[in-house]
Amino acid sequence: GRFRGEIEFRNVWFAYEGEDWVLKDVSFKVEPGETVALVGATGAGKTSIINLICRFYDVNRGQILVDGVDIRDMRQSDLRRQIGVVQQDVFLFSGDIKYNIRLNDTEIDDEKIREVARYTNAHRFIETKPNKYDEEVTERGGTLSAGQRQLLAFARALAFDPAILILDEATSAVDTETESLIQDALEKITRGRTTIIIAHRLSTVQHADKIIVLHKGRIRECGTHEELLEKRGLYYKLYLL
Ligand code: DCP
Ligand code: MG
Repeated sequence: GRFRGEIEFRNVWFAYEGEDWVLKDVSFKVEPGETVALVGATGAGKTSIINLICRFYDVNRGQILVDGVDIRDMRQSDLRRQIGVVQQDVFLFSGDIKYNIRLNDTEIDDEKIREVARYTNAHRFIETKPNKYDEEVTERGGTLSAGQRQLLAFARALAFDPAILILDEATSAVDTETESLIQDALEKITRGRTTIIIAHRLSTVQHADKIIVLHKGRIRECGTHEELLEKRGLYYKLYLL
């Protein structure tokens, strides 16, 4: 069945092979349907948190629980269907747009591809391409802009209607029209889903139910935008100085 989408980190310690600790005693809980923003300086450990939830790596100490179950005891195929991921550098495959949404999943037919593309606002730019859904792209994007690649990645991540959505927000600048399409899509696709988003834009952070501020692999602060501003700590410095 569908996950409820609760995520809990319990005293997680993590280091990449042979390196120093990247995450140190990290504990937090995300309730089903909540949107949590991860913020912090470069190297703070934000992407590493995502890498662990997706099981690209496993924790060294502690536990990560989804719906109360240690993710090491879950089937990879369940995790892949219930957790949609959009990486910072959107990875495309050479092939057409359709292929880049469904990949090798034959369960996802043309109808479903269109539905999910509409839902994520990708449909609009796809319609402007000479070959529409059959437009060929390359690994480096081809004729797609950074923003369009992002919208395409949303569609790919949403194809299975995952209970959990993990987003590493793109840092690259996009044109204002695409930017507003992305913002609009973000509001839509995060609704009713547990979302963890590495946020670089203040607009995204402000909308989060909870903000986790990482500093050198530790959680330094946690709270809403207003609470953290009031504190005048690291978050305040990151966003206002
Ligand atoms: N690191 C590593 N090996 C990897 C990936 C990262 O040793 N394969 C190191 C680099 C950093 C630390 O881990 O010192 C944390 O890296 P993250 O990618 O988790 O950091 P952020 O995502 O917070 O940084 P950025 O904002 O630059 O994306
Ligand atoms: Mg990162």
